[in-house]
Amino acid sequence: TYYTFPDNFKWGAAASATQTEGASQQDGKAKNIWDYWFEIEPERFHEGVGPMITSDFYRQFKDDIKRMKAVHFNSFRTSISWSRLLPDGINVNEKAVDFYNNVFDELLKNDIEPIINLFHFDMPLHLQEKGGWESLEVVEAFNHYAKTAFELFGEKIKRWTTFNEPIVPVEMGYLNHYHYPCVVDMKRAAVVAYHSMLASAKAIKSYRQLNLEGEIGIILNLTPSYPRSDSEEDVKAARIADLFFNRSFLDPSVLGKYPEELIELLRDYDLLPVVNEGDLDLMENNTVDFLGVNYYQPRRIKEKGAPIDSNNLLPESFFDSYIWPERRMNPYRGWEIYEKGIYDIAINIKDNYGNIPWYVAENGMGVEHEERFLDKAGMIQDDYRIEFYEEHLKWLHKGITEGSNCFGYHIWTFMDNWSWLNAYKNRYGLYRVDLDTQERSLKKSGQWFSQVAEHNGF
Ligand code: BGP
Repeated sequence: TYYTFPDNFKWGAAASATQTEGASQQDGKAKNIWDYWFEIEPERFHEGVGPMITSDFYRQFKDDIKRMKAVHFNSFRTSISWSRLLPDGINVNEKAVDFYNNVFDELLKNDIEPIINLFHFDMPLHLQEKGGWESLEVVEAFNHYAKTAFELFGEKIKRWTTFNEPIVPVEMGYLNHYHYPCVVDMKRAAVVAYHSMLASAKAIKSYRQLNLEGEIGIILNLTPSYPRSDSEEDVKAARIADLFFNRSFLDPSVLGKYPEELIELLRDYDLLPVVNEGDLDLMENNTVDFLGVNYYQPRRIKEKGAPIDSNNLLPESFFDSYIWPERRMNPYRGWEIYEKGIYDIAINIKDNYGNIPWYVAENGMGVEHEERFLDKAGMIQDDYRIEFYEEHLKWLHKGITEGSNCFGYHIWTFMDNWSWLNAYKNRYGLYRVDLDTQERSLKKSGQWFSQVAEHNGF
C-alpha cells in the first residue's frame, strides 16, 4: 500500500527555545526557571547537564536549517524564549530580535514555514518570583510578551501558538516535584491551569486586534484515556482522567468553555479557581483557529480501588491506572507505544471539536544510550524509530482518509536536544548530536523520513 498525504501537507520537526538554543546567559537573555533551578540544584539534572549550551542552535541555526532543507522539510515548529526577548518583562532586547529575525528569514528563504510558539515551560525567573501562573500580573505580562512578538514578527510568521502542553507545568510543577516550583497542591494547580487558559485567550484576542494575516492556535499533549472495561465505574474513571488531563485545556481552547462535569467535580471538592467577571466571555470569544497535538502515549484507567481522601486530593485520587494486558512498551524509554491513539485523537477532533484544522506538533520515540546503535560508519541504526513513525503515520493517514482535518506531522525532534531534567538521556533526533563536538549526523530514520517528506507519503 502507498500512503499519500494531502497536498501541501506540512512535514517537519518540533523543538523549543530552551531545549536547543543554548547561549542561556548571552546577549542579554535573563534567567528563566530552568537556568535558576540548575544553578541551585544541578544534581537534579541528568548527569549534571544544564540548559547553558544544549544543541547550540543559537550559533548553528544556519547549518541546521540547511540540514532541514536536506531532508525535505517544509515546516519547523519551535518557540521564542520569553526571557531572551523581554529580559525585564517590558523592554525589547534588540539582540534577541536580530536572532529571531535571522532564524525566521533563513527558514523562509529555504521554503520552511516557521510555526512559532510563545510558551514552552520557560517562565522568566522574575515572573515566577511574582507567583508564576498563579498571578494575574503574570497573565498580563504574558499578554504584553505575546503582543510584542506579534508586532515584531507578525508579518513573517503566519502560524502562531500560545502554549505548548499547558498541562505539563501544572502536572509537573504543581502536582509533582518534577518541575520548579515543585509544589503539590491541587487547588493551586487548578489556578495555574485556569490562568494559562486565560493567558492563552488574552493573547489570541491581542493577535486578532492587530489584524495580521495569519492564524493562531495552541499545542496540547493529548493522552486518550482508555477504560479497563465497559463497567460504569471504569468508564467513569476514564472520563474523569480525560476531563483533568485533556478536556481542561481542549474544551476552553477549541469550544470556548469548560465541560460542566469538570466544573461540578471541582466545585464538589472545593477546587474551583476564582473567576473574574468577563473572563469566561473572553475565553468564549477567543478560541483557537487550529490545534497542535503532541502524542506520545495513552492512559489506561480503572475505577479507584480506595475511597477518595478529600484532605489530600490529586487527579489520581479519582481513578487508578492499570496495565493493559496487550501493552507494548518502548523498551528504551519506559513509555507505552500505542499507534492507534493518534487515530482516536483524529476522530475525536473531527467528531467532537468541529473538525478544526489540526496538526501533529510532536510525536517521537526517545531512546536511552542510543550510541549502542551506532554502526561502524558512525550512523545510528534506528530501525525501531522508523517502525514507530511508519505505524503512527498509517493510523494518522486512516484518520485523514476518514475526514479528519490534519494538515501536518512534526516529529520530536530534529536533532537530539536537551530535555527538562532528563537532559540528554533520551535521544529523539533525526540527527544525532555528539555532545563533545556538537557535530550532527543523520540517523537511518533521517534517511527514511527524508524520503517520506520528499514524496509526501510512503
Ligand atoms: C514533551 C515536551 C518536549 C520534550 C518531549 C520528550 O512533553 O513538549 O519538550 O521534552 O516531551 O520528553 P523527554 O525528553 O522527557 O523524554
